[in-house]
Amino acid sequence: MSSTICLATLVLLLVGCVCSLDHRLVNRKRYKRGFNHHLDSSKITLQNLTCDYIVQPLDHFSSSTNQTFRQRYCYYDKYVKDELSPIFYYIGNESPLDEYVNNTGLMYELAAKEKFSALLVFAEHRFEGESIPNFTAFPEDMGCFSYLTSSQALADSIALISYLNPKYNRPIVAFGGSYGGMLSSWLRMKYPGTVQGAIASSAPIFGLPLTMSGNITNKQDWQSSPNDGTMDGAFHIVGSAIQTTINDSKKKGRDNSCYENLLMAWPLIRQTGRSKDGRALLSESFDLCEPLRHEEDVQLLIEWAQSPWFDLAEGDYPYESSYIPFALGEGNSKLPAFPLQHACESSGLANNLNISITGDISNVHFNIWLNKTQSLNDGDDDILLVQVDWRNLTANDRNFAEFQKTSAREVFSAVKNAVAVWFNVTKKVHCFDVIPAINAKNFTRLQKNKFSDTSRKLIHQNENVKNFESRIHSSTKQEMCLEKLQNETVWTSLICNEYMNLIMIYARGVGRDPFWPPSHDKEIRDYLDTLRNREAVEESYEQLCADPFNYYGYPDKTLVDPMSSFLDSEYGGTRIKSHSNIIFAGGLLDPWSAAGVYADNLQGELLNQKSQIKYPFVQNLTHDGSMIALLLDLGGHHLDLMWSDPEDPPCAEDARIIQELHIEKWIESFYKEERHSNDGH
Ligand SMILES: *[C@@H]1O[C@H](CO)[C@@H](O)[C@H](O)[C@H]1NC(C)=O
Ligand SMILES: *[C@@H]1O[C@H](CO)[C@@H](O)[C@H](O)[C@H]1NC(C)=O
Ligand SMILES: *[C@@H]1O[C@H](CO)[C@@H](O)[C@H](O)[C@H]1NC(C)=O
Ligand SMILES: *[C@@H]1O[C@H](CO)[C@@H](O)[C@H](O)[C@H]1NC(C)=O
Ligand SMILES: *[C@@H]1O[C@H](CO)[C@@H](O)[C@H](O)[C@H]1NC(C)=O
Ligand SMILES: *[C@@H]1O[C@H](CO)[C@@H](O)[C@H](O)[C@H]1NC(C)=O
Ligand SMILES: *[C@@H]1O[C@H](CO)[C@@H](O)[C@H](O)[C@H]1NC(C)=O
Ligand SMILES: *[C@@H]1O[C@H](CO)[C@@H](O)[C@H](O)[C@H]1NC(C)=O
Ligand SMILES: *[C@@H]1O[C@H](CO)[C@@H](O)[C@H](O)[C@H]1NC(C)=O
Ligand SMILES: *[C@@H]1O[C@H](CO)[C@@H](O)[C@H](O)[C@H]1NC(C)=O
Ligand SMILES: *[C@@H]1O[C@H](CO)[C@@H](O)[C@H](O)[C@H]1NC(C)=O
Ligand SMILES: CC(=O)N[C@H]1CO[C@H](CO)[C@@H](O)[C@@H]1O
Repeated sequence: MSSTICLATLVLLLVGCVCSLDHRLVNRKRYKRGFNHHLDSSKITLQNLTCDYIVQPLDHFSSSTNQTFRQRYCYYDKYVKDELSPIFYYIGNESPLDEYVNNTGLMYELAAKEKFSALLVFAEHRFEGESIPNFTAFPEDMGCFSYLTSSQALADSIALISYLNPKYNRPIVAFGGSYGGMLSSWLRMKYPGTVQGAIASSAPIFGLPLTMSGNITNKQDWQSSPNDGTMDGAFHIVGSAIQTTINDSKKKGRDNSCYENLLMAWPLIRQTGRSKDGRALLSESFDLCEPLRHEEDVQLLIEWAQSPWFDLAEGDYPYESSYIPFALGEGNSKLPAFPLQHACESSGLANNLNISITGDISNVHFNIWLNKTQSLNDGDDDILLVQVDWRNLTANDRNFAEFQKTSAREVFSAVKNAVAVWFNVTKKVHCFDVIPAINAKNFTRLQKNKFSDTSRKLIHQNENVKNFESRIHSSTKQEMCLEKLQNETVWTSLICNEYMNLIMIYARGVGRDPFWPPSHDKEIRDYLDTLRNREAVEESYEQLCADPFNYYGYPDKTLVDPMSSFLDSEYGGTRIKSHSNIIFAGGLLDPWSAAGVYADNLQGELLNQKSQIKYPFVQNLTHDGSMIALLLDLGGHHLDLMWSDPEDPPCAEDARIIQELHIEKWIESFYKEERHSNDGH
């Protein structure tokens, strides 16, 4: 039974509970639903905040270095009532802080409420934006990023909070999304006396190798939570998001064949690409700038056309948004509302394309047919196109030629139109340039190792190492470190210094998602197998963290397990039930939710009865209900943190109401204790 995976992973969470109670607390009269008309979201940006710097030691934990850096933080105090008002603290993640100042609308909307009247503080992550050390001052033998770790980042926050709240008489609520959500939850766990509670949105803290069960996939599918501890969990979620229809009334009577059509497209593309004519057909159908010349190029086309689905799922917000494109370097171009479903529907990929699939999809053993109707059975070889067995592909040449003449163009154009939603988000692309990806093998795996940013930049890394060699003597340390940081943001260093590898993105195409070919050999069943057959893990790791110039601070790379278990011990893995006052929120459209925190053994009522999912919306993680998980059925990446919007699905509005209730409790109990301890003196 598949829930054994979750039991193994989550057994210590101790949650026998069905957590539908909180929603009864939701008093819709008291907590007005809908977006807050008093705030014009477009008006609060960095220029409305006051920024300052605090000098931080590069190393909080020893005197191994005396280097310091200036950390930027910005605050907004228009709502503050007095010097005891709470502080809502955004712990920065892997972008300059403007990104979070602009987008974390939830904080402003809550802070503005009379009962909170909070001071808003946004901190910048060390080595981001304006919080970059002066590398010139570093001793020659010190790596640029040796002190770029999550533990140091948390200590920065504690130093800053202690500076802002020297008497510890103001309650602090930490907020964060994505890696920032991991940090905000860890901040509360590590420093509960300094931070009274945390909102940790889309925080995949259960994604670390030893925290997850590490099975490659799960044949039984989700039974108790979207986090089943598998290495293909993230792409499984992409697939289930593709199958999610947003507007039932609009879709009534129509099929959503997007998932099946996508799955079928890859073997058909691969087979088509075997001939020169086929490659010409592909090049034309996909509007490629440079035609595919070799059969090997075809796999790169496949990788390229598979890569946006993850990003579309992550950015599957109910309104037009540039949040994910911006984070991935596409500037301020906006994706349409629910871009994933839009990609399927507007492209025709959700339609019946006259191709069908039969067989054992979960074992990647299936046949693809042309114009198959109910009346034809699997023996009718005159319509069989290809047979897929794991990575092997066998075609019926005659039928395939027919397919190329008839349906192929429609199928390939549909895939092209779908991925154009992402690749042509600027609306200014004349043709698609798949060729850069040709220099960048393992494009997808590297990209998926990141929350955001730099995928495009990372793929040049191998070349950079070469370029570097020629430049090492001509560039200063400052230049080199800055450039590397610009290319990679802090995320790569975190992965490399701390092995912050989130392994639910490591497997793909192994039977539970619409991708092909499989990322792993059929015999490989779990993470340990993957380590034994090291290539898969090590290649990407070694490539990503190649360090010929001593940038990083990571320990012995010859360790048996290149991913190490340090973070698991540092933050406790799934063993978090002794903590309190944390709200984990995850969206079921967001692939990162595959490593989110959920209660185990879930049953019970759904808050939103129309929901297409079978998990409770509110889940107690501890008996006392002080640590909960919220599962947003129609949530993209930390949707709850965004400015509220008239298009928000009910889950987002309800999540914010529950967050508000909990924050109120945390703050009240802080003041009560304060008064109590003051009375005692
Ligand atoms: C992994 O899957 C196998 C079945 O394929 C199952 O027996 C085993 O319990 C799973 N491992 C974990 C840790 O859940
Ligand atoms: C933010 O700053 C702009 C420009 O100074 C100003 O027009 C706007 O009113 C400010 N918004 C808020 C909410 O303070
Ligand atoms: C740090 O500064 C102290 C006092 O100036 C000095 O004794 C020590 O050697 C310095 N440590 C390092 C690692 O530079
Ligand atoms: C934040 O918003 C301002 C004003 O709209 C814009 O100029 C800036 O580029 C935005 N920054 C980020 C990081 O989104
Ligand atoms: C950076 O460090 C170098 C060497 O210590 C120093 O000369 C320079 O003034 C520093 N730059 C800044 C901006 O502090
Ligand atoms: C859903 O469909 C209905 C009926 O066609 C329409 O009125 C509504 O605006 C649609 N909502 C969305 C979010 O597309
Ligand atoms: C399949 O269907 C298409 C359109 O429905 C048609 O043009 C084509 O001839 C058919 N191919 C075969 C092999 O039946
Ligand atoms: C795929 O083909 C190779 C070489 O022909 C063969 O060794 C292997 O067993 C096949 N794999 C499957 C899953 O059929
Ligand atoms: C990108 O979008 C623009 C505007 O819709 C369109 O004119 C152009 O053809 C598209 N490019 C590609 C390669 O599809
Ligand atoms: C950063 O990226 C640019 C462009 O891809 C490349 O030329 C440069 O060498 C890279 N620098 C480093 C330090 O990786
Ligand atoms: C969840 O926690 C709340 C608050 O303590 C509690 O009232 C409720 O009974 C808990 N739910 C379950 C099913 O244990
Ligand atoms: C840079 C590069 O191409 N690295 C590896 C990517 O993955 C393939 C196979 O998975 C390897 O052959 C490459 O060496």
